[in-house]
Amino acid sequence: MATVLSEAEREHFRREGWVKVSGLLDCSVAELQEAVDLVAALPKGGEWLHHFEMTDFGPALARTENFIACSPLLAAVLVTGKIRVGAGELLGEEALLYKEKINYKLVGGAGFAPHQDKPAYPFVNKVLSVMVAVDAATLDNGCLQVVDRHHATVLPQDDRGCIEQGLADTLHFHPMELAAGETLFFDALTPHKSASNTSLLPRRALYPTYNAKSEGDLRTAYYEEKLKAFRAPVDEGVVRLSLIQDFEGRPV
Ligand SMILES: O=C(O)CCC(=O)C(=O)O
Repeated sequence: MATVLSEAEREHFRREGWVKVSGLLDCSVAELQEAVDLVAALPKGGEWLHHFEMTDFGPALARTENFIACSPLLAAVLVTGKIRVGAGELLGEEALLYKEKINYKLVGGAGFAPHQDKPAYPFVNKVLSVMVAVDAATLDNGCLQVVDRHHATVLPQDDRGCIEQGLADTLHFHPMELAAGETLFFDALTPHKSASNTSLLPRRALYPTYNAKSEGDLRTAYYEEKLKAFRAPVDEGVVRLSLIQDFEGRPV
């Protein structure tokens, strides 16, 4: 049967906890960037969620989530396109979109503390994290940094839901540079982190998350749960982007 991932790519994912793949984008990089610009320009207050951070250059958009209803092109890329098919090949059954976000990491945008994604994903067990590079991701602009062969268990966490600092300091994180348009599939248990964007250009990335169809269509339930959690008060100085507090940005 025809597959979008090769056996070598699937084996790399199983062994290392991640795999980088090109050729899965169902549009050009320019079209992807234009679609992301349109989402960023949506006004505040719709069903999509914009999140802002303060940078040394002023307030900046940090993340938008829940936007596929507003972007036919991004819906095609994330829902009907090859990326979801590839996610299904790694999950071992058809994949459904569980949630989607754009991390903009504009100039001066903050990084993320060492964490695993799974603790931030309620209702699901067979779940997969994905990054699609909208701009090239480099060490300078705060690309992801991942740990190989460390995707078997949930690691001890601190009270933010991030990996305990003492343990994180012993892990070998290595940079995961990507060309614009490349896709990184990574296990929801693969430890990762990123630094701030010290370059002069944005480092935008799409992050769809997929779950196995046998666990149900949980996207609506996820966003309801998230909005409920976000109504609770947040500690001063924290920008809450996620159900864990991995984001290191400053509030506006
Ligand atoms: O975009 C990044 O630099 C890291 C994102 C991340 O780890 C997350 O959103 O959980």
